[in-house]
Amino acid sequence: MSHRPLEDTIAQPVGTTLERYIMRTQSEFPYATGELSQLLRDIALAGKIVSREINRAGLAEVAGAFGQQNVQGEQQQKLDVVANIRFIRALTNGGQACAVLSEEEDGIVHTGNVQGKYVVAIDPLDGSSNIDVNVSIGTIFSIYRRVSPYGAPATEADFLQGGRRQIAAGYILYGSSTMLVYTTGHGVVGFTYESSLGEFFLSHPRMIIPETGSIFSCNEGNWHDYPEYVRDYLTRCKERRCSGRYVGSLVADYHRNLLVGGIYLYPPTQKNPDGKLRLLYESFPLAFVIEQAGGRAEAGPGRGRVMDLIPTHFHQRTPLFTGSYSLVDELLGMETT
Ligand code: AHM
Ligand code: MG
Repeated sequence: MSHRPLEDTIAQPVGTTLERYIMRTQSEFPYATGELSQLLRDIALAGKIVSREINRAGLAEVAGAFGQQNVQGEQQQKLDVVANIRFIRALTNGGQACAVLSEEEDGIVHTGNVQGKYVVAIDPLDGSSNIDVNVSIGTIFSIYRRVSPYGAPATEADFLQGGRRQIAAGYILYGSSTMLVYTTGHGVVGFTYESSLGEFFLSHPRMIIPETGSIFSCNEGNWHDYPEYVRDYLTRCKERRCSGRYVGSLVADYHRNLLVGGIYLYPPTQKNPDGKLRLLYESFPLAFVIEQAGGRAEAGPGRGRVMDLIPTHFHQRTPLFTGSYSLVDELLGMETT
């Protein structure tokens, strides 16, 4: 059995923690007062706790249906509820967020931090149908500076500012490892969680999506409900012998394409003319990240760039076509009849 020489082990740098990275780059943050740094720390903390809960889901009897429905009328899973509580609690205790909008809550959750300058829109646990089958799931978040006066409760307008007003956004992927990926508008950075040390370490200092790729990710079960331009586009992908990759967890499908190049599609369908994904806490944050990584996020022909959309209500949906720039470009160039 071969042993690594002790000097080698000692010589290995442990890497840059999220904490140190945030401190080092704080001046790049919009407003740079430290509050946004604290918010990211709070999100990372809740992410660690949720990661732990997910890892023992099969043992702790937290997987499975909770027996209630969320505001979208969907079955809530226990872990959805757990994650929702963890993120709201971390953001409440951190003090910087005056309010949270969650996929799991109908209206605004006021944290009581009326002096907090930020609001957070979050999908605490996306891809919940994958929890029980041990497939990757994720958290998606978006941060805005509030527009309502400090000292007063947050208002609807704080959350309905539009994609371009996001000051930070990102996701946590609970996969073969847990990763935190975020942007503050200065590129995209990724951290991998080292559970034995309880720390996120910088693993992807500058994430850039390849300009093109050979993966398409969509639910082909909806084929007959897709608009013709989407079917034509997918046919082209197949003619080029692209690979279809789709697990039905947005963060996992998106993250794969971000790393290796590809396109994620959730088109309008006959049943859901606005697609399935939610604008505020799914499409906006992922659009911000992909654009910062050199990719593209569009809502489809005639609907425009996702980042340009201005929402009118909290749980609004939008079609989403996102990924490598040239693939999204090609899709938008398809004939729409
Ligand atoms: P959820 O927010 O209820 O978990 O649903 C969102 C999920 C995404 O993660 C995924 O991309 C999509 O729904 C899959 O939907 P479908 O089963 O229609 O392909
Ligand atoms: Mg979701």
